[in-house]
Amino acid sequence: MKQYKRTLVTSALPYANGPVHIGHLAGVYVPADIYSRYLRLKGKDVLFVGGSDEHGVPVTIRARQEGCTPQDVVDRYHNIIKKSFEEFGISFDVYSRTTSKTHHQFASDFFKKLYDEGKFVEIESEQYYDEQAGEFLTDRNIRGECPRCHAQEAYGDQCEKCGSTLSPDELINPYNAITGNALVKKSTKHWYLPLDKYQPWLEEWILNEHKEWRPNVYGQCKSWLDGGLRPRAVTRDLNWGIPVPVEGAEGKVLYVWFDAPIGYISNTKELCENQPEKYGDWKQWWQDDDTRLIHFIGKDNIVFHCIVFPSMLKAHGDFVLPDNVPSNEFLNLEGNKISTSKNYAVWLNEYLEEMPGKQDVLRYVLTANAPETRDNDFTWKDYQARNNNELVAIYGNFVNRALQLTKKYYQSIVPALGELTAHDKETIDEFKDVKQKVESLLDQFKFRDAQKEAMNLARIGNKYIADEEPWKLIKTDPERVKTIIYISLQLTANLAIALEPFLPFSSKKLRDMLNMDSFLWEQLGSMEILAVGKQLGEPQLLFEKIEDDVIQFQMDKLAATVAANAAKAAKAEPIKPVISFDDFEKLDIRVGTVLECERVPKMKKLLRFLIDDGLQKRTIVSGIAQWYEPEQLKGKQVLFVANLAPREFKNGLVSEGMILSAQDWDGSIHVTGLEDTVKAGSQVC
Ligand code: B3M
Ligand code: ZN
Repeated sequence: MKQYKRTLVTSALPYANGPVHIGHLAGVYVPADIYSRYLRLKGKDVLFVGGSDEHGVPVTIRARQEGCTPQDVVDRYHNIIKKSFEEFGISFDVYSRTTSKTHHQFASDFFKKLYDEGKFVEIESEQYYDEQAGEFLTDRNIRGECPRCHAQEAYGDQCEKCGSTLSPDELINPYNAITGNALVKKSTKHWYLPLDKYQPWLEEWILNEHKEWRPNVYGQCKSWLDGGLRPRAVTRDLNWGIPVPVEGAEGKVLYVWFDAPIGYISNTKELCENQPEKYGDWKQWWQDDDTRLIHFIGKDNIVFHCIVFPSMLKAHGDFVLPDNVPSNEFLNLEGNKISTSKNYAVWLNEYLEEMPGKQDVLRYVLTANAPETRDNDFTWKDYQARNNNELVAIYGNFVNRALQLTKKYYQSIVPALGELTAHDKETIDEFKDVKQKVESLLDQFKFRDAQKEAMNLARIGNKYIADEEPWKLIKTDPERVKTIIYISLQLTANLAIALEPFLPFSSKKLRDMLNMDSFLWEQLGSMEILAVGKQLGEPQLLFEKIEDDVIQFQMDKLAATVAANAAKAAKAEPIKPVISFDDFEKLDIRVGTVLECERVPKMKKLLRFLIDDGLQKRTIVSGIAQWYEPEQLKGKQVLFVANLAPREFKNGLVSEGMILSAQDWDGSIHVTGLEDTVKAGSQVC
């Protein structure tokens, strides 16, 4: 494998249109941070670059919703996001933003160079235009009727009701999502990067030369390439972004996915120009073959980082290409998809307020459940269990025992090492292997297993102390206890090093207790980190137990969001158009008595009723099985529409009418009934 002089680590630039949540942290920022900390600890030359992605349509939508300017939006969220990252110990060397002057200039020059060299193709096409507002619309800003399920408010790129992927051309009666105006087609010119031209090169570079990429990343690239690449527009008709630096391109900006990845370069440049003595020339990070570039991203960004951005870099010609793109899958939350628009998330800024001082707990849990190879789930119960049963009971407990015993027996001074027993040697050997194991896992971006391996040190330490029982030996063989404590303390110091990349806050706390000012990855495995006679500090607990009420509070909060969303969705159902009295009179609503009620085999949602309608018995099928046990309804009187045309279900069952029920604002279904009992067949009027 090639030996590089330096490593440049980037993590996806989050959109500054909202705060960041645990899905972002788990997928991108914690792994990138672990990796950067690990390399730094090894004494490697590493630069960790981040920043906010401040252009794009989502920012403009947020601004309109909030009645402010896009700049206001990004100013607010950039600061919130930056602060959250700082407080979580994400150790960026630079965290800048794509609205910076340096970035605007740099991205503009990048485009201009490609333009001047004829690397783009110009294409005129018809796009939807709002004549009253005088603007072209992006897919997300167009709404209309879904051609598949006929929902009224599908987006130009997707119908949220039926989940279909759409293009604006497919929408029936498209209109401007913000102004409501009807749209017309108008011709507009854009610049496209001809990805098809880069296809042969990409195939060679990715499919042959980067077989080591994670299977999810490699697989996604392969399927894009197998599908055949097409030119991609790199400009947009929009008034928020970096103006296209070409004459006659007024009202056009660079597509956000064109400028954002360039932000990795311009943010590096900004940092190096501000602190040249510390970081050197930015070009060495981006233009020297001895730089190893690693992009940490989420799975929805794979195509941009593995195909589009590398093609841009290749077209430009001056820059290094990524050596690896460790991308994670998604993290779910209590079994559901995290959703920014539905406010269904654990937001980092709120977590920091509600769970002060617990950054490492979240870092730990997110890494332990990292969605490295498949989507994974975060639950508050698991969070609590991992804190109480692992951080407190294993790591915290071992450290506390070692330090408390040292305090009790030796006034917190490291005792001398005596002769080693076979058990001591075994324990030390087990420990020594860890360095190599953790390293090899981290080098392969297997953070989840690496953290587990590092935590194993605490397991080994706990077992060692439990087996040796120094509290008993102190009376019979005090000399032996010195050796046991000596070894335990060295194990503790090892833990402080091994867990630094993962749990930097507790590692710092532990180092403070051990008075370890300097520490290096290379010391891992050593039994001589703390010198004999060294005075240690006051022992403190590294972690605290988390009680049920704290967890319940968080779970209730999520449940409240779900209920509020359901209420909003229900409330959004407009009252239907007015009908005439004659129309109303056509409805024959009657009271029926439920004679039988049972579940329908293989049709989970359905209940089959046999109703006495006063004249005869009739079958009615109703999709309310989720809400009622059949027994609850037997013998009850219900209201039903008696003259609805019969409807046949897939399995041949025919429903002769409809039972009336109310849908509450939380989505739950409640069958309507009467205060008093009446004769079956009575008419409702
Ligand atoms: N802002 C998308 C995202 O946050 C986008 C990443 C840009 S990385 C250059 O998922
Ligand atoms: Zn639809």
